[in-house]
Amino acid sequence: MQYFDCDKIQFEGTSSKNALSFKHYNADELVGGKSMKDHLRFAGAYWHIMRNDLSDPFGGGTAQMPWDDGSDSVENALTRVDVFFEFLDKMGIEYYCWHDRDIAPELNDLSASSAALDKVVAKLKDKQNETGVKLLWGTACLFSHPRYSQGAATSPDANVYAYAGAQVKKAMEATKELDGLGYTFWGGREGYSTLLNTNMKREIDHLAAFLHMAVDHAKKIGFDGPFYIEPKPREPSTHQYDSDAAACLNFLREYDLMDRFRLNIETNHATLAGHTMEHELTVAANAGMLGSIDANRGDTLIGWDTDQFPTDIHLATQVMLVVLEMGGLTTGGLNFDAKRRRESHEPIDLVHAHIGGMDAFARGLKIAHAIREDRRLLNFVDERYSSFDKDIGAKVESGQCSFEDLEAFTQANGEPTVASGRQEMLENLVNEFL
Ligand code: XLS
Ligand code: NI
Ligand code: NI
Repeated sequence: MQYFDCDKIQFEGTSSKNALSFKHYNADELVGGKSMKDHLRFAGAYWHIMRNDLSDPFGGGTAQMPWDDGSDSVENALTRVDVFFEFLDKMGIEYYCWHDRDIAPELNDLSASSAALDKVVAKLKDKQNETGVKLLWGTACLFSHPRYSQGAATSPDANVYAYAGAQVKKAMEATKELDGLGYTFWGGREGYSTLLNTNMKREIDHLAAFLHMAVDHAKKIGFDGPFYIEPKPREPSTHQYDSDAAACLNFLREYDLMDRFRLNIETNHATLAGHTMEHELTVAANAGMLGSIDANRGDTLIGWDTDQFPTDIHLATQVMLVVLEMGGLTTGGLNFDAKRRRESHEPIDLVHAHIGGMDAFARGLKIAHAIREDRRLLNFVDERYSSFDKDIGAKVESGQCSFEDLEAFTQANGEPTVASGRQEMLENLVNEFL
């Protein structure tokens, strides 16, 4: 079957004028001794590629999906699997991610939904074996169904909480069955609309209890990949409990969940939180907690999660600088949690969109690697803190210093001469490589 009107996308280099080719992403090319595909670990998002009809709050879907009969049947879900794997193969993408309800329909009751999931998972497993594609992470959709309108693991209703737990149990088992490398929790509706009706303390306690049950269940079924928490500050809730990387880390520490969890950082969520992507990545990486990345971008003129494809080379460079600094992604990857614009409704637009994201990250990787090899930027930062390498600075870092020591030092040394931060020079330096 041929659902996408193109051959497998090839690397043709920068002289090519063929829009359906990679200009920079050359899967097996080595950058610093490691292939581009191993650095970047691209993943396709099932929800955007197969299930996003491109509707928005003002109008219905525009996406052409000639393979989809629009029904909730298992047959339709099974057909989508073929389409999805054709897409991954044509793109040369070797990982993917799903929500349970993306891959299989939600039916009348939990058992019927779970049985449908089993059928689709069996087909996904065959496809994975046939192609070598791997599941980067699975997750449960705990935000679309009306029962979750007031939250899932933070719902005020224990019946809803129980349903959510049952759903996550099954989604974890499906992830395990597909040898998933990780399992993600995005808060969805875990937050509140108004504090007038909310007991925040009880809700957050319940969320922690839920995640501990997930940890216990992983042990029972032998799933030992990391759990990821994906921060997002708002939308759909007014305030979401996992609002940014720092809030997630605080929550995980407070409830003793640091061992089993890592963070999955998404670009558009970072900007909605009022941070840059490199800030969020750095906060996570500094705690040894950066697990995976949802690669997309927002729009400076629109205040919501537009989930656009990451085509900004500067942004991709900043992401890859953090990833290279921490020694690379291990279990995680770069998941394109991104959708086409509503106007790009043809199937081939999915191909163009992913080419753009992959090429931008290939460039980001090469540029970040070159900046690190050049060392001027890294040396500048090392030098900027070098007074902490010796004398009083080293004493501070060793934890042996007192205020009396600082006072004596200052009395002996007088007014410090502060060095320039050279922000503009460093911005120029980065631009040299773009
Ligand atoms: C939505 C989130 C979602 C997660 C998976 O904004 O990014 O797509 O990645 O539930
Ligand atoms: Ni995401
Ligand atoms: Ni998002």
